Amino acid sequence: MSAMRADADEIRTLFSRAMSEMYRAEVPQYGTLVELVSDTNREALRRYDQLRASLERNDELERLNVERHGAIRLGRADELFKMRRVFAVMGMHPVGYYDLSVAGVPVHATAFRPIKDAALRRNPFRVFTSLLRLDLIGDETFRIEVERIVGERHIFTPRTLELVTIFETEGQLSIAQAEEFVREALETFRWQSEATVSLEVYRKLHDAHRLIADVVSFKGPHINHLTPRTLDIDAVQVAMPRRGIVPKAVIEGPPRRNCPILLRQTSFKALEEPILFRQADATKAPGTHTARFGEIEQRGVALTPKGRELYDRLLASVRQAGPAGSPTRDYDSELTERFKVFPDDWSELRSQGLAFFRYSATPDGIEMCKGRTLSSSLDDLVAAGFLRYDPIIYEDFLPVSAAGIFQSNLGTGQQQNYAARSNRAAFETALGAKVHDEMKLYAQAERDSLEQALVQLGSPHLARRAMA
Ligand code: OOG
Ligand code: NI
Repeated sequence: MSAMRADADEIRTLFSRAMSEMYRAEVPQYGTLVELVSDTNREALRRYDQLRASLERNDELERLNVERHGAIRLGRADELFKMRRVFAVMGMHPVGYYDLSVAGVPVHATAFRPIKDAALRRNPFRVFTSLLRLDLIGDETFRIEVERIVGERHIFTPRTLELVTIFETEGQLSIAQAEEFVREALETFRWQSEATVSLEVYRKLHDAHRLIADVVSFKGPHINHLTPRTLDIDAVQVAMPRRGIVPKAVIEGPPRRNCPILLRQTSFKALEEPILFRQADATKAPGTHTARFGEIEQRGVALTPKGRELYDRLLASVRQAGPAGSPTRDYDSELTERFKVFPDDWSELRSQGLAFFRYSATPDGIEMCKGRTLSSSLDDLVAAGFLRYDPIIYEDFLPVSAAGIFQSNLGTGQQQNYAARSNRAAFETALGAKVHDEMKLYAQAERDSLEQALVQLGSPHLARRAMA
């Protein structure tokens, strides 16, 4: 039996590959982007020795080629509940709570992703999953209509849910069941070229918010983008037009730095795609819908709460001067200027407690410390070259950037203001679980690495002290 068992990491890899193939076939520009990213990554690895060495030490080179994130938008609480169970089969768990209503987008969200180091190394596939907040629709008659429409759909195939139940009761799937699960689950994320509503209803939904139309008019939550990870986003941004892709005006997130932090992202505009609408007289009316786009990202070190607070403050100070992408200001140079106070040196980032690091014992350290009782401090061990530290990669998302990505795809005319009422409790009730706290996960990864490294240096007592 156990030999036939499919592990969650394997199922996730099968699934993300199937998703990528489906999206490549449906959105050819995605394929072009993936090729551009892989060319750019090869060049970056050739040029930056330190970067390559650090990725190698962290076992990140392997995952780079398969690394993707996607995004979906759900319409009902029970869809989110079931989605959590579906992702659990693939070893993906909800991390973080993102409230996008503050940015005029009527959704809140979490990211489903692996949480253990070993699973992240295998394949860190993540899906940013939003839930439409119907409670933010002010007009009651309209809200009731929207609820009725979205209340009629079934986004999962019956077999998907059966396999989820088997997984939950038996704790595993066989290889054959896993393959079937991947095929069945993929159906939920597929593009639908037929709407479930009439053109008239679609327009009404669209007028309320394009996102409401995107969720409510269709049978399922089509994946709306799939994002490869680049090692040099500026190079990709410049090269995109040469391959016939037009990126949005500015890169979201922090500026370019020697020591990349968090996450930088850019996207190309959503495509206008032909849709058939279901008319009341049973005929089909042709129209279009705009939802799917392309995005790339560059990931840097995860910041501690202290580092994150500094990041948020600096970014807010840049954005207060006006929206990104406004032609009257040089957003990029202002961003770079403001971020000059954010240390751009690994040693400073570590000593000031701004970022999370993964520690390892160096061969020198292991040799020198053999049979001795260490009394040195952590900093001494680092200074002596006995302990090495590498950045822990940020595995999550940024709400301000996410809002920027949402907005760049909503067109300029649509800027809504919702009363910013964050509702994490309602989200977790719908989800049927609490979301993991990403800061705790990074802190744990750092502590575990340190403990292991100190044990390797033959100093479990120091390990215990460091953990205290
Ligand atoms: C999700 C946008 C968020 C990101 O990378 O920040 C996102 C959406 O448009 O549904 O994917
Ligand atoms: Ni994205």
